[in-house]
Amino acid sequence: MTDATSTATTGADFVVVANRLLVDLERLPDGTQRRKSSPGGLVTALEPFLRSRHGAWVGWPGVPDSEVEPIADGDITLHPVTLSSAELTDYYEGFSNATLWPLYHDVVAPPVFHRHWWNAYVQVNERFATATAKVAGNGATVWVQDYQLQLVPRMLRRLRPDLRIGFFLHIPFPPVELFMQLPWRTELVRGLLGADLVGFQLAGGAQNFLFLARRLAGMSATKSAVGMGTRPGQVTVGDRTVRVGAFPISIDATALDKLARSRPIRQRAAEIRDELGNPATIVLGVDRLDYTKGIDVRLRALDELYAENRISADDVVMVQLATPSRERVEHYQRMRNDIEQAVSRINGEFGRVGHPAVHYLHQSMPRNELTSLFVAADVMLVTPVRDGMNLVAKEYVACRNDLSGTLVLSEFAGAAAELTSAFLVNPHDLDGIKNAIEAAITVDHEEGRRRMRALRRQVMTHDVQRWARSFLAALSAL
Ligand code: GDG
Repeated sequence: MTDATSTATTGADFVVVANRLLVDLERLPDGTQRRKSSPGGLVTALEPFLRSRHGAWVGWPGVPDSEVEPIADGDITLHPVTLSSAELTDYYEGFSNATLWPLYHDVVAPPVFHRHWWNAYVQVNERFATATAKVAGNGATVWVQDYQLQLVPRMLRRLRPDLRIGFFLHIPFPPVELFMQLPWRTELVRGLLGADLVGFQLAGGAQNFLFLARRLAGMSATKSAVGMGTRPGQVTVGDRTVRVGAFPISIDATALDKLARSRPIRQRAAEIRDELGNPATIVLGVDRLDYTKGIDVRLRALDELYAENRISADDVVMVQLATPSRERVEHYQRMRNDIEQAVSRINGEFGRVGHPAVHYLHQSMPRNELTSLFVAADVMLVTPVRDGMNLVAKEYVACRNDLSGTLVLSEFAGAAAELTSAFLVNPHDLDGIKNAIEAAITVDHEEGRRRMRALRRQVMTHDVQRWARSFLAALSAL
């Protein structure tokens, strides 16, 4: 069965529910719409399951106020959920990105609480649940993704008790004291407990959730059994058992490794080195422009290293790619100004004509160009103050098949639990970051290779396919 109508009548066996659809609609200047594929890691990981199991994907197509019919994409049916401009402001930019995002990232920015944002969040989650209930076949498996949709599991279970429901949170689940600030904390915990399996990036997040489930929802939880994927803890909700565990997400490591070895990418990497003036060391940062990513922290460290003559802009050049993100949320606008000021201060102070110290790009880059940058860079800086996982760190490692290159990684990124051979830093300790950057630049050849070999052993064997398989195996074993 490949067309949209047949899925609607028979129902899909496997449904992914995410805020975004796996293709984006784009509104053209003449008012018409065009489909643009946005193949992220999640799509790569889930596509085989979707194709082999008569799959469907429910999500928002990226353009507000657009009523779109289901779209058949090979064996997968895409079911667009309509959002109005007002809902986008209140549910997405408001509650998801100005309430939940900062709250779940250790309140590094103050979360904003508005009742009308919460009301929109409830309303939109209800719409996603209703759309999913219509699409899923009898006894189907449904996998709900991320913080924008935490109420969907419970809403969906009420509509369709026959479904097997999994939920995965891509961002950190916060410490109990922080989560308790949320006026709607009980509703959210109850929402998640509608699932059969609730997955987090790390065991710490799973433990926080188990504690809250007991405290707020009055459920009995077995805390001791939380493990990395294989030994989830559990919560008893009436006559149901909800399992809770850690499933650290990853990347399509083999595909990226292969791409990074290819001739066009290697050639482009050499060109990039050339274009940067063949410096001894290229330092790279790649992030969505987000205040959790610690771009400011690493610029400050670099600034001081230049000022103290511990490194020179003749030898060490930085490239910072900051992909535009959430540009209508106020905090992001302020942060962008601060970062751009810091870049121009460093360049004003330490650059020369034609040779800036920091090359700053506020744009989105094609995948191949980004891969070439990973191949060209000698030192990768990943310094978030809090991050669920951080795929960029794993991507850099997958691109270093010759074992060159060093990774400086924040202890507060989920990836630090696996990438223990990186130069690990506390992103709040400026001197520590400076020392780590210097050590990563000057590391002895053998020591660098030893570290990268260990990093690659982890990344190449724990890929996103393994992540999806282990989550779905745990869900189907219930
Ligand atoms: C959330 C969690 C968790 C970036 N710029 C460009 C580009 N990228 C790609 C990277 C990477 C992805 O975007 C970013 O993923 P991250 O994991 O680093 O961060 P978030 O966007 O915050 O993701 C995070 C993740 O969900 C998965 O669970 O790891 O903790 O916050 O793949 O390479 N890709 C292209 N052009 C760019 O300019 N093509």
